[in-house]
Order: sequence, then C-alpha cells, then structure tokens
Amino acid sequence: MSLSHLTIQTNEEVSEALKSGKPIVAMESTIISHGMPYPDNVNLAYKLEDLVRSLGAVPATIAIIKGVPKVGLTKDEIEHLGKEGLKVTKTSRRDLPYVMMHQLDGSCTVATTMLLAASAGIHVFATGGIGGVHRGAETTWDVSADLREFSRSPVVVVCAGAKAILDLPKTMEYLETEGVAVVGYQTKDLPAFYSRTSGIPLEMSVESAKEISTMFRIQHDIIKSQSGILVVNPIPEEHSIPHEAIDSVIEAAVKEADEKGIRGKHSTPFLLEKIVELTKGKSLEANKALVENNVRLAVEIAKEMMKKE
Ligand code: PSU
Ligand code: MN
Repeated sequence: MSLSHLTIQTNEEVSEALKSGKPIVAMESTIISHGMPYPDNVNLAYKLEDLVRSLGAVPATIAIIKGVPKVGLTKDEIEHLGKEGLKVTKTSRRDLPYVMMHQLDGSCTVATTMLLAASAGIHVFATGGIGGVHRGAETTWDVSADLREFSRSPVVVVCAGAKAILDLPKTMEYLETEGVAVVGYQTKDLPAFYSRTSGIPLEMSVESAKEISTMFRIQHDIIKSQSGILVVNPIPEEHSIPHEAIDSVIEAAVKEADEKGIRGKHSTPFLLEKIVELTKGKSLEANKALVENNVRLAVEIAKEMMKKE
C-alpha cells in the first residue's frame, strides 16, 4: 500500500520561505482546538499569522488535516479546527501514526508541533504555555510528552512559562533531567503564565534574541545535539494577573477535575476551559496578550538565526 498521500506538506508561503531562507515561525493548533473558545481561537490564530507577516517573517501553523500533516494552514483549515474544537483529535507524539492512518483531523500539541517543525526544517516556534508535570504526578505519572520532546527535536520554543495547573518545581526538575536549557528572557525568575514570576529562580537568563540564536547555533551546529531550547518570556506587566487573584481559581479548577475523575489528555483542556469560566474571560485576554508577546520575540529569534555571519 502506498502511503505517499500522507507525506508532510508545506504550503506555498512556507515552501518559498524555506527555499529562500526567510525567517519562519511555527505555531501549534491545540491552542486553537482545545485551548480557547470559538471564535476567539480562530481570530487569535489569524491575528498571530498577520503579526508574523507584518514583522517580516512567515507563519507556519501546524495541524493534521484528513491525515496529512500540514506545515502552514489555509484560513479555512484554521476556521475548521477552531469550529470543531474538542471534536478534533488532540494529537501528541504518540497519536500521530493513528491519526494519519485513519485520515483524521488532528490538532498538534507542543510536542507534535516541534517534531513536525523540525522535520520541515523550521527551528523557532511560539506558543502560550507548554505541558508539564501535573500536580499529583507522584501518583498519576501525568507528565506531558511536551517535556521529552525538548530532548528530541531541535526547536527553540518561546512560551510564557507554565500555568500553576502544573507542578512547576517538578516540571523544572524533569527538564533538567532531559538536558533542556530553560532560558529566561530578561528575567531570572520562572514566569508562571498569567503572572510574571513564580518564585522559582532560573539558572539561565539572556537579554537579547541574539543570545538565544547563538545558544541554538552552538547546540545544533557545533555540538550537533538534537535538543530544543525553552525560552520563557514573562507576560507583559499590563496584562498580568497577580498570584492572589489567579491561584484560588486554579485550585478550584484542579479540585473539580479531580472530583470528576478527569485524567490523561483531557486534563489540560478541561482545566483551561474552567479557568476561563471562573475568571469570566479575564484569563482569556491575558492568554491572548502573552501569546502575541511570544510571537514577537520568536520573530526576532528567527531573524537572528537567518543572519549569516
Ligand atoms: N497549556 C496551556 N495552553 C494550551 C496547552 C497547554 O496553557 O493550549 C496545550 C498545548 O498544546 C500543550 C498541550 O502542548 O496542551 C499539553 O497537553 P498534555 O498535558 O496533555 O500533554
Ligand atoms: Mn498528560
């Protein structure tokens, strides 16, 4: 049986950018299908793509459409993922062969986006938050495949840290075990998504996109490592939500998930939706602002990486 209809496809804009050496920024699609309500999700995805273009780079939003991994989506494909929402298969690394074989629509998590971006030759990716070690992982073993992907796919991922739905100290320990550089952008304290700080100190901190590009070059070109780099970029002050305001909401969401027995891949989407509901949309506005902020930094990094010196 020929499987040639299932090869990774890049759209025209991305293909051209790869050929001519233009900076490209990858973006994930689980944030569209499972991370935000419709139509905010679709409008944000369009806005982010336009922002990347206006800053002089090319966007590559990544998803699986009818079994075909697509690096670079059409507007209709983005609309489809956003509208279908939870009906789309949330596709982490393990899910890829099954989703492709059955020609399903799949949204890509951070792990899958890194894998497909790297396969296509893209090394910078912007998102909101990454998966991590969940609270209670000492009994559930719920550790996101996102964390292991950083030791397998050479991609710089810009995020706003991790939400306190996760166990942040354990997440940092896990990343250290996997040999992943976690680099603070203009901060020495791990950002906690809605808040600029978590109280967890970072070992590595840089002031510029150029330094991040240099770290990646050393890792990729000189050491020939297959690891990615996690850049943590604090939410802009004016959009941040103080710990006192968000911590009790997160506690309530985690408690409800626990009571309802929500586990595994359904855990993160449930918690995200609950937080939006409990903050009456305030968290959604913060979420949009921080992703936009991460896209801006990712474009800068992608541009630095394209400079020939
Ligand atoms: N965290 C967020 N927003 C998100 C996600 C995580 O704050 O949208 C999504 C990302 O796609 C991430 C995935 O890769 O959830 C992690 O899911 P899991 O924990 O099941 O690996
Ligand atoms: Mn999990």
